[in-house]
Amino acid sequence: MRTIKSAVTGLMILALSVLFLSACGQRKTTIPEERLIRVGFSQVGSESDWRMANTASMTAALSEANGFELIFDNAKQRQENQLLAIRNFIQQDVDFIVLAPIAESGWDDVLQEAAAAGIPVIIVDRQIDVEDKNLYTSWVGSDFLQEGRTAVHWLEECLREQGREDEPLRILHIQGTDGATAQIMRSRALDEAVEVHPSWEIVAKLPGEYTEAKSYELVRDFLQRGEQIDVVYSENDNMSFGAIRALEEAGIPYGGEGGVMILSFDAVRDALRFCLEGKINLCVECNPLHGPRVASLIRQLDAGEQPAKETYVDETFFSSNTITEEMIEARDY
Ligand code: GYE
Repeated sequence: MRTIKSAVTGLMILALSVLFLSACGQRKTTIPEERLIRVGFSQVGSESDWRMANTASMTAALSEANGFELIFDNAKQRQENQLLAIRNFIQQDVDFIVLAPIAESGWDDVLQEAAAAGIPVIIVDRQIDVEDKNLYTSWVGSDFLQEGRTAVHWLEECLREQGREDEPLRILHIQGTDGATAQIMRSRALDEAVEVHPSWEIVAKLPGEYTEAKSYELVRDFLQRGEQIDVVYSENDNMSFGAIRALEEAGIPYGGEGGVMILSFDAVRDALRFCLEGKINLCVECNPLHGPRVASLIRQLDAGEQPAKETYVDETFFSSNTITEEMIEARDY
C-alpha cells in the first residue's frame, strides 16, 4: 500500500513538474552539440524594406553554419497564417519557436499549445498581449513609443525654430497594420502631442498597412478630394514612399524647407537617400537586425540560462539638415 501511495505521489510530482516546466515553456534538456537546433520562425510577411532586412538578418544568424536548422514561414500579413505556422512547428516538434507577431492580441490559445508541448517561444519585433506572461520566454525589439516621441519632439523643435509653433498644423497620419505594437505606439505618441498642441490637427488617419502600394492609393484619393496638409506622419518608410509618389503626382511641394513635411519611421537606406535629397525631413530609426540577438537568446535558453524578459534596442534619428553620404554608406539595410 505504502509503495503504491509513494509511487502515485511520485507520479503526481513528476506530472506537476512537467506541467510547470511546460507552462514556462522551458526545454527539458540541452541539445547535444553535434545536433542542429531546430527553430521555427513565423515572420509577418514581406510588406516593407524593414521586413526584408529583418528576414535577411534572421536567416543569416539562424543558419546551419551557426548550428541551426531554420524552418521559415512567411505569413503574408495574415494572423491566421501565423497560427497555422506555429501549429505546424509544434507538430514538427521544433526545439524553439520564434514569432514576429502581426498584432498584439490573439495568441493565448496557440501559445498554450506550444507550452504544453514544452517548446519555448521567443517574440521578436512587435509585442504580444497575453494573460500569462510565462507563455513566452523573451522579447527583443524596439521602443516604438520612444520612436514616436522622437518624431514629435523633432517636429516641435523644427516649428519653434521656424517661429510656427502656434500656427495651425494639418497632419496627415498614415498608420501601420492595426493592432501592431509599432502602430499602436507610434500613433499614441502623435495623439499625445495633438492633445497638448491646440493648433495641431490630424486631418485624416489612413490605414496604410505598412505598404507603399496601399499608402499611395489612399493618399492619392485623399489629395484628389482637395485636402490641404502641412505634415505627413507616416508610420514606416515604404508608406512614405507611397505618399511621396501621390504628392508628386498632385504637384504638391514636399520635404525641404517650405513643402509638406515628411516624417518617417525605419530609416532604411532608400529613405536615408531621400532624406539627404531633402525629400524626407525626418527618418526615425527602427533597427531590424534582430537575427544575432535572437540566436543569442536561443543559445542562452539552451544552456539553461534565463535571459532578460524584455530587451529594447538603441535607436537614433536622421534629419535632412544633418544627414551625410557617409551615414548612408554605413547603413546595413
Ligand atoms: O516599421 C515596418 C514593418 O514592426 C517595426 O513593421 C516593425 C514595422 C516596421 O512592416 O516597416
